[in-house]
Amino acid sequence: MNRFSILVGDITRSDAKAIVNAANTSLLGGSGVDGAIHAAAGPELLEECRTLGGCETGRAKLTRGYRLPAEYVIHTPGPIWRGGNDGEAAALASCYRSCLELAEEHGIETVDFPSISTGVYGYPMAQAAAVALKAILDFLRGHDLPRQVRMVCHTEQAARIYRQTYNMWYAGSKAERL
Ligand code: AR6
Repeated sequence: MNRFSILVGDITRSDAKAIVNAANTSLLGGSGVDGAIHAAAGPELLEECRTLGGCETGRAKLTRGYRLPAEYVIHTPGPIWRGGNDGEAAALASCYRSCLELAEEHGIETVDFPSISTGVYGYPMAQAAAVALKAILDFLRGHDLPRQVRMVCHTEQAARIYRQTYNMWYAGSKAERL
């Protein structure tokens, strides 16, 4: 089985041990994938989130998954796109790394990510894909856990951009595919 893959789907239906939520710093829910995760998990998720005291952009916090198939949710507030010169790429990379570190700390073997910041927060998809893929693949090369990571794109168009970015990257490098 590949350690990393890109697929199209609804992350609330994911069978990974942990799914990532593209949250905001309040961790108290919102629209987009955040709204879908809270709706599917049930009100207990919001109750637990209320105890967490929010989360800084680029960091991550873990909760249980309640009525979701996933056992855990890793909440991470992505950066709001402000044109690209406001530290957005570093903050976005930090989101992916923080989620993976948290998964490793908790012995979580399988993690599914949505495309953080590319909805309400306006991060251009191709640029976000380059940052996300580099952060995930760099982390996996240096760590045994998580054993498997998937990018769950909400649309075929988003998945195409992620796959193109992934293929371009390997075409220009000697690195072995994960
Ligand atoms: N499964 C997988 N991906 C999804 C799903 C889903 N069910 N639903 C949406 N996406 P967004 P952000 C994709 O807006 O940009 C919230 O209000 C979507 O197509 O959910 O990080 C939070 O509370 C897009 O590519 O998150 C924050 O306030 C990606 O998920 C703010 O939005 C992210 O879109 C965060 O904005």
